[in-house]
Amino acid sequence: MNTQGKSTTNGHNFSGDYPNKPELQQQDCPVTVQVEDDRTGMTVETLHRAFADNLYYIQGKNELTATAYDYYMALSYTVRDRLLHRWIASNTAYMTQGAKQVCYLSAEFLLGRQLGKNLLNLGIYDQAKQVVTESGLDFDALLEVEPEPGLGNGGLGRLAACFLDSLATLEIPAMGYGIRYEFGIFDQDIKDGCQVERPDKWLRFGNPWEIRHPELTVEVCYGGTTEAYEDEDGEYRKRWKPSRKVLGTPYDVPIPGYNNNTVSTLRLWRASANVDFDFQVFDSGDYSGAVADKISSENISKVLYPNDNTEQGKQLRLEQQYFFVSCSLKDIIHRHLSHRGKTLETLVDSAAIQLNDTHPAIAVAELMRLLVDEHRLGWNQAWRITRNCLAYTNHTLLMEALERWPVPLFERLLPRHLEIIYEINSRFIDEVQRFDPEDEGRVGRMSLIEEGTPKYVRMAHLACVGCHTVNGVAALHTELLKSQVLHEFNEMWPEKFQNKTNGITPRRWLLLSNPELTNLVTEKIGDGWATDLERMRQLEGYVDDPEFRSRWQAIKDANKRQLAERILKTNDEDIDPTSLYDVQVKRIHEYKRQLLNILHVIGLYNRIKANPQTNILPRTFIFAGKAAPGYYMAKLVIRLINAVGKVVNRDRQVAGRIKVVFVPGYSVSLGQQIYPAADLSEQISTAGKEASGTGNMKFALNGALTIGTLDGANVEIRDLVGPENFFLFGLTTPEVGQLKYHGYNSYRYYEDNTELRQVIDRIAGGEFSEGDTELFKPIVDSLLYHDEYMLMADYQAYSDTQQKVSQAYRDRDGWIRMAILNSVRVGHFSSDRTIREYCRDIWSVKPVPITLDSYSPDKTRLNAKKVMGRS
Ligand code: 26W
Repeated sequence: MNTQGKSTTNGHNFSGDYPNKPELQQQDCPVTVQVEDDRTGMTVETLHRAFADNLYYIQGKNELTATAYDYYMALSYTVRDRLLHRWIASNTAYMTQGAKQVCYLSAEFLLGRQLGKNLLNLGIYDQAKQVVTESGLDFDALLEVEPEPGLGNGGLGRLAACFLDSLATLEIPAMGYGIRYEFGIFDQDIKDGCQVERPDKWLRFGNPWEIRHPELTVEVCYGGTTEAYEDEDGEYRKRWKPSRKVLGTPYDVPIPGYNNNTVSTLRLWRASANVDFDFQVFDSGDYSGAVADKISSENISKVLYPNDNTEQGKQLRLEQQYFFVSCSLKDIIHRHLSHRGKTLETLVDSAAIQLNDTHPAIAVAELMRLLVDEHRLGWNQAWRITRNCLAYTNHTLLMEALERWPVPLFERLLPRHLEIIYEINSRFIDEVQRFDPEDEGRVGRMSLIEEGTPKYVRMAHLACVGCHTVNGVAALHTELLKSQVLHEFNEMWPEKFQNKTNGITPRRWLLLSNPELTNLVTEKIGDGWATDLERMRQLEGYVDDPEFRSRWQAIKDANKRQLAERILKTNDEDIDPTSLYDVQVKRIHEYKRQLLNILHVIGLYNRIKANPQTNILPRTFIFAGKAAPGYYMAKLVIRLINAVGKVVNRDRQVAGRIKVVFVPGYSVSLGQQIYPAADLSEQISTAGKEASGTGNMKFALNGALTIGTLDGANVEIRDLVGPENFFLFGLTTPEVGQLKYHGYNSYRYYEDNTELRQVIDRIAGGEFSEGDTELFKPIVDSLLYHDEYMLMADYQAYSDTQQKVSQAYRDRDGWIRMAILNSVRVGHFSSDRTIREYCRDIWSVKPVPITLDSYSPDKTRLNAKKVMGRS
């Protein structure tokens, strides 16, 4: 899969065994022996040597003793060496040039497996495959040995990973900052139709993709009190006397760009106990107290919170947020000041700090504290620096997902930050009053503190006030932010608000996951499109070419067969690869309306039961996704899906026309197998609830058609692929608002709609619960008497539109035509485009290309005196 059209050495001249070794001249020597460095060479021959060498000297194994895991490690170290070479060159260039860097602060990075992606980006995927195959091993099986680093919940974490890939590919100096969770998102099993969570021990066998840097360890404080004092210059200052200190040690993960020499860094912090600090407790004789402190310190980076779009307000979560923010800001300041002559006044020339949702919003207060308390800057100067450096991305419109922390908790954990937030607030409130002296309620609504018992700190307001820009993640989402959730901030600072529609990296979501389609595209339009995805439009001319269409179809069919094999293994269910694959994969949440999907399945089932001869298009309904462990309704929906599957799949009358499978353990890797095999993409959230969605883009790029509402990025996808190639249904955002406003009565739909009534009656009657009428009662009641997300109002439109889908699918040529147009018209949703917009409109950063020739380390002898531009 060499789509790069470049020499496999990535442009580097490896004619000698070391880059700087004097080359033998042809005339000096009758035979030129060209041997590549085993650690940097990119040819098949060298990779063979390195693979064998690493197996022997790192894993301590040979072919007789090696396990699949050993081979995975040996290949990973082979790749890592090649990354290190470029990584060091990148870091050296950024340091010597003092380049401005993007610092992407995110509590989650959902990277997916690293080995395949790193091979692809280095341009040695095919070579490595050849090496592994010639060694008598199964390459795909080897890639699957890697445990997935599941350091995120869903969309927001995966977006951060796509952004890192695009930043490196665009040669933008960048650093991701996050937490090295020891346990990522839980593994999901399905037992008796229920979700069962298992801890994700992803680090159990070690991780070849990280380098620990103990020398960069920083200290993070919690608790205690503050006191006022007068400094040497007679200035009144505040001092924080913390009660607890924790250490943060960075683990750096290399992030290579595609087809270039850039390798940027994802810096993940791990918490550990501060031994010196704990010794004081030892001395005072409290042994078990000291041990308890050690354990509680280590807990900070122990586990990812599995909630998605719901607030929980747990102390440990705030500790985590402050932990990685404090570590990261100290690191950013340290790197800035290590340049000769640089002062904090010019911090913005070194760092554009992006806050991925409010999870790192404490950065506003922490940066102020570092500048004012620790570096002794004046408040106004510190405030200017803080605002110039920080920017905030909002990812949710759900009120329950807007983070708020109880003031008493805040005061206990971060007393100095609370004081700083009060100070920011008091100045902000003055500004609000000056802006709008008439409206007395305005201050209370905009304040950083929500009144009540207890009071709360509103993190979204803190981020709005402390950042120079606020952006939404799709056009509709940004409009709703400006007109609803944050409308009063938009009135005050309209210039702050921007839209940056999300994107996905085509490297993982097409080249890696759908190699056959990738080859077809390259065959027709040549190389280079993977970094210029809009060029896929050049394929539009082929939609009427029967040969092209049949090859497209053949690729989709092969992908569908592969998924069928996987589902046979995981679900022990035989699915028909010629049926329409109707897929909904994403977190399970009421607003995403997996329930609406399964209601439609039951509707079809009813039709078959009422008339067994009915002509129904064969369909396989594929679901996957995790529910937050404490989210009762989401887990009940999983149960219902599995229960319906059990009944429908076994019913002889259905005769294989419809099947329902819930694939356990949804993850990035599973997504990579599912998107390329999908025919229909379910994007059916209640209008106005899904900020963007990114799965919708992955499906479309891989040639699935969408059935969807006018929500999130669906709106823009439909505009680009053309309304005639998109199955639209449902209430619009204003209609949802209208209906709510006039008193929504979901029971009316039950009374008026026979099809819908029969669906609900079947659930209520215990048909899917072996006669138990209690099990799914909460779902039935929610639909009939509350229906927050208006499934009842949208049911008929959804069902009718699904009929249109079936009709369209029967026309195979017409369907493929639409599928191709979807795929080739969504180039706009490459995360490269998104990142270019952030660079231009928010970060003001420019590419810094990395060349390997200007960087030639002497690996035969070190000379540490030759240090570069550092104080
Ligand atoms: C407070 C707990 C919590 C945890 C996670 C609140 C909110 C979140 C995330 C913001 C949830 C999330 O992943 N949001 C998704 O972000 C994607 C990337 O922008 C969007 O495409 C999705 O629409 C949005 O739901």
